[in-house]
Amino acid sequence: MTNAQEMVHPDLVSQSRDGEVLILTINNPPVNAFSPGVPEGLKAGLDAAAADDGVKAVVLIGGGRTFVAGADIKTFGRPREEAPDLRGTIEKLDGFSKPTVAAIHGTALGGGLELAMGCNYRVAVKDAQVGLPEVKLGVLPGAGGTQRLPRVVGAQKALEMMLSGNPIKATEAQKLGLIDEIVDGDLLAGAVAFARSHADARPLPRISERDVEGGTPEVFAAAREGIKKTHRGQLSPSLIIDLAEMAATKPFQEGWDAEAGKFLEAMNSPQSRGLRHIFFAEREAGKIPGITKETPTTEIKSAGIIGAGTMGGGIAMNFLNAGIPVTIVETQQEALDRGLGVIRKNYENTAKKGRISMDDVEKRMSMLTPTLDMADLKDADIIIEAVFENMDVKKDIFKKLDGIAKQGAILASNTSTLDVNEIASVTSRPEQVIGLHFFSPANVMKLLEIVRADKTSDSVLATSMALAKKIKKVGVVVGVCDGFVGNRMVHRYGDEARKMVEEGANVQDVDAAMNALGLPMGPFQMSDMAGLDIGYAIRQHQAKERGEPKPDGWLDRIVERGRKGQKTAAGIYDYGEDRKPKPNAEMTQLIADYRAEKGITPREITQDEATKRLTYSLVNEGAKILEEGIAQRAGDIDVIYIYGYGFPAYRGGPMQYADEQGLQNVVADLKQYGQTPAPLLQKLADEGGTFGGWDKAKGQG
Ligand code: 3H9
Repeated sequence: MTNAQEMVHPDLVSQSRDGEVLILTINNPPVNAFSPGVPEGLKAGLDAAAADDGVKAVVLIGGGRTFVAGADIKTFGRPREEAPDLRGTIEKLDGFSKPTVAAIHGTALGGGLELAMGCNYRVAVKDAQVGLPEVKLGVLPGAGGTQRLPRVVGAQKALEMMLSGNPIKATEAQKLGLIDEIVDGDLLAGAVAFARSHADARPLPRISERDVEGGTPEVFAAAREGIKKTHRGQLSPSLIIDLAEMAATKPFQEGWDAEAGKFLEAMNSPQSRGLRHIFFAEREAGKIPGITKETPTTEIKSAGIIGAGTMGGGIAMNFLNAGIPVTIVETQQEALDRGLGVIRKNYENTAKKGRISMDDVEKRMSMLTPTLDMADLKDADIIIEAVFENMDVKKDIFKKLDGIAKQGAILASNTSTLDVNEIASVTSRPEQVIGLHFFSPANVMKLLEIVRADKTSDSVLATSMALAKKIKKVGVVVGVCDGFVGNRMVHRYGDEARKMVEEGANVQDVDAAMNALGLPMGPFQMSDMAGLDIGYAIRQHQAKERGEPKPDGWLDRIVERGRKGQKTAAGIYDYGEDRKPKPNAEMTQLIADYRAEKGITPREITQDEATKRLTYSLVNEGAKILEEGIAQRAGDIDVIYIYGYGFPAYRGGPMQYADEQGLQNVVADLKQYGQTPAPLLQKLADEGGTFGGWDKAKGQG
């Protein structure tokens, strides 16, 4: 900036001059959210510009790394009078008498893009991104976005952007007319030059005065049809479509007024509370007490993976996708070839869908080194063992690795249930050992449970968290126990599901209860997919350990008929080509016979009962996990369930769902259905507390 004079405003917006252009800089790190103070600062700036004849144009720009990333989500749900006046600021901009230019770098999201659309012009650097992601928070663009975006980019594109919530690049936005000019070089200098050259342009272009292109009834009907698949059960997408239709069919003011009411309706919904909870919980999960920015980390430049089966192959793909070379080890050439074949086929399928090119396929495959010799892992920065769940086998591998791996290498196990302390104990460097529990299919599922063993060093933990980010996983730190967080809870859930069937429920009805809650799969659909033999083996093993008789439940009997789930095209359900579960009359009879044999008179179980028993069995175990310190916060458990088990994000995860229901009600229901509430759950219910409140009281969350 040349000859600019600083006139710092006491608020979060500073004013400065560059000749006849007044520059308003928003300084609210880290992302310039529209917090209290920002509207006051902007309005004061506009007043100053209006009062000064020397000012011919105004530039709005963000200080630091970005333009405005949206309304301040932390202020959502507060009383109206405390909410920062984004709408009032935009109204003031829209009616302003001198040209206004938004200068965009980083991201202009949600309220940030709405603010920019309230200006007469928008300029941006090439790598900036703009979008309306409100739907991801269960709300809708509530400061004119639903009315202005269709007026700029047309009904179809606006619906696509608002319903997906995904941002677009500035270069695409320019093609759509959303950005007027791409600035090469210094953004502020470019924006000031643009403002100067448009200082005398009249009439001033105002998006609110434009018409919507392509707003036919068919476009809105198709959008309504589309969200049945993409946003089943959600409120805000349908409100967005209604409002976009108003933009196309009603005067601007009418749509603008309606939007304010619909925004509040969405913001005050449990769905939005759930999605906002997950937004913050996901970021919170990355924070581990004792681990700071100063904790040393090592850069992972190469990985070794032991086991080229489904898990090992999927894990390898994560590294290859992130450009990290992988050496993959198997014991037999045939298994190695098969594993490599599966990885190649997966990539080729992705290429067929147009998501990567064939060149990418070859590039990724070329970074993968197959070997039968574990000694080839000697230079790897991290080695992940992904063989089957057997303690002796794993210990043997770690003993060997201890002799092979270089100093400083991370030795990780992908175990889903076994004691990582015991695995670490066979090495001379337990501080380098950690659990990295990927979820199947490992190249798709976003969750990574990072299992901190007793002796795992801070540096190994911090490096693993950074690695999770690099390979695009959501890492959540958990402690050692049988099944860690996710599987330990899911075992209780499975027990409850089987019990309900024993009492009289149909397997389809139990699954349907969870489908209605928004989970893509109910407990039995999920077990069929994971393979019934796994749970069967665990039940048999546990009974043996405890000296109990051999388990002989209805599900054990199904497995003993060779029905292992989807992999044998038959499990609790039958599976045809389409892989859709179909009830099997013989299995229904098997269950009926089982009840008769045990003298159980089947009773009807309502969907409400099934939903409560299943979700609260998760919650109850979750409360125990929290109390034991296996998970750091309730929010971490929710993140695990959203990203690892398909719990719908708009329900906020099981712990947030329980908070929404009221913990006293949860406790009463658990008791009614014969379960004993965990002490922490009982305590919070007695005190009128919540899991979220408990997180906050601990200073986490
Ligand atoms: C909206 O605008 C409604 C309007 O239409 C109508 C209103 C009437 N508010 O993600 P990061 C915090 S809805 C408050 O780690 P990155 C975040 O919690 C909003 N805080 O960084 C974190 O805090 P901490 C529409 C926010 O570089 C820190 O900033 N906008 C907000 O990976 C850094 O965040 C959105 O939905 C916020 N709006 O990604 C955008 N945003 O350090 C939401 C972030 O304490 N934000 N924080 O953990 C994002 O998508 C990403 O944060 C962004 C940066 C891409 C901007």
